[in-house]
Amino acid sequence: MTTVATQPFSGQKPGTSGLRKKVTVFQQPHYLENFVQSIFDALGGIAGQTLVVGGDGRYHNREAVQTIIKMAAANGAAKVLVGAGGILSTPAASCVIRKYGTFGGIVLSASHNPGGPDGDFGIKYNIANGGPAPEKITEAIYAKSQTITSYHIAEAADYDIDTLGSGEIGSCRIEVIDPVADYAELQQQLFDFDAIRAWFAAGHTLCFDGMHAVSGPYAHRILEGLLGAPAGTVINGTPLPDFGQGHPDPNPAYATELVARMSGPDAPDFGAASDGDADRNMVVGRGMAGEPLLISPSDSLAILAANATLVPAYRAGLKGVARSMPTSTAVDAVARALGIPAFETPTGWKFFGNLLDAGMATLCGEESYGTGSDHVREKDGLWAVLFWLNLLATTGKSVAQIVQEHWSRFGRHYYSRHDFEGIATEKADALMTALRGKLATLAGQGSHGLVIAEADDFAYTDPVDGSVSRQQGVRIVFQGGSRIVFRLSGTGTEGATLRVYLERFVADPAGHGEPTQTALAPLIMAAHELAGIGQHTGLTEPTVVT
Ligand code: G16
Repeated sequence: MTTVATQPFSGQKPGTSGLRKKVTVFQQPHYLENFVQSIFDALGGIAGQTLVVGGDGRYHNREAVQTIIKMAAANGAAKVLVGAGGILSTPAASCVIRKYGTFGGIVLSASHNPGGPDGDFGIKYNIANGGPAPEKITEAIYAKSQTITSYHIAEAADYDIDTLGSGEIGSCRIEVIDPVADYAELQQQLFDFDAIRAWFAAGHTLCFDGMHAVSGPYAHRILEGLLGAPAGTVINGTPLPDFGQGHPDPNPAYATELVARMSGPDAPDFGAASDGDADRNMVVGRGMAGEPLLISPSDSLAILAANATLVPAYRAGLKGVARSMPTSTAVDAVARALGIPAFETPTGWKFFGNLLDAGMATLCGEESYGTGSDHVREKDGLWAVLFWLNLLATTGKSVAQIVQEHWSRFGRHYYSRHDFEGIATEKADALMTALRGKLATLAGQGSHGLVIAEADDFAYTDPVDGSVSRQQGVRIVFQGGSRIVFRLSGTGTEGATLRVYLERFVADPAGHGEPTQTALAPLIMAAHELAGIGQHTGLTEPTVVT
């Protein structure tokens, strides 16, 4: 065990979900070590504790796992549970932390960001409830990283993380665990696997795109193994360090192979994709005239909430639902009908943790292709796919029928997010400052046939611990309920990304058939005008539309 002198790196500030930087930044000597020691120090030390370690398998994952287990040993941890091969999907890490009651865990992932030597890497700490550390802990980690002078590490050979079983580094026990087993067992407790098995046996079909990321081994074992889906149901199911040079973000812009397979007359009944660390999901049905039916994440959350009692785990009903502020209000309409509370939180899964722990919410979701429940404390991609499969199997309906019936009952919330990426940080900040500066004067103003009812900068007071988070996004609400939300992404690694979230509610089923971007056209024009996107950024069109 040795102590190494070091100096702080500026900028080790966790964003929306942990510290995300270029691989080359993490490869600098002491960079990862400083951050890991800062985690341990912010927690008051880890002597005698058990930690979970694993990641999404991206480039630099294996090296980082070795560093962390040697540092855990040198910091006096009693035990480290590490996923074989250094692999643990984000929801599986949450599951393992909860199941074995560990002190917490370190999850290595930059989620949906591209990987490889020139790609991104990331690290975050999850607390004993299995969820991402709340802001008070991430701020303490950052503070420690800015004053750090040394770290502790074992001078040991690399540990064999590919063989299941246990051994030691010094007096620290290292246990290499099957990364899929605990997670698969939990899913079997939640869903009606017999009904889903019968659905596949009857010839129904699914295409699950693992995007060469970490969901592959989980999807192969659960869908093709336990549920009997035919081999080939899972595509791109082998995790690769650079995700096959793809962008492992399950949305229509990047999951192009899935969208192509879901087009045309021979499309499978159901399609889904998951991201780098398997916590996100995109779900797709077979649409009309060969067009895939892309289900917006906000709609998916609302549909799961409305039908939750068809799933064994939620048969007794939901305690409440929660969504991030920019997520559409479709789930709020369901909550009203069910007579349960709907919570609106800032962007970031960490904000759902207290609500789930307190039993105030059962289902949570975000527009950024994330859905989950109180079974773990992370969003869970494969869980959402199994939930949909359970609904398809139990109702005997098609995806399109379920979606149409939902809209007929609750109305349709047209929704889209326009991203403007790669903006110089000072230009993006100037845009947001200017927008914030005029919020007080906006009510009553008209724009492209819409009249502004209210405008504010979202602030959130956590109903459980009273902590306050300010400046969480500018919202402009129009008469009739349409909304535009503006905020800057907290997960990028290059410049700034402006996210513009657009929502329009149409109650009458006669108006449910428009293409989304057409239905939102007046809001899109209003967004450009109100924020001066072109003047501030030079961009007249978004770089990504989801
Ligand atoms: C993370 C967070 C999500 C958030 C998403 C996008 O997801 O956990 O809560 O919605 O980032 O955040 P932003 O808009 O700030 O880029 P993931 O899947 O990247 O871990």
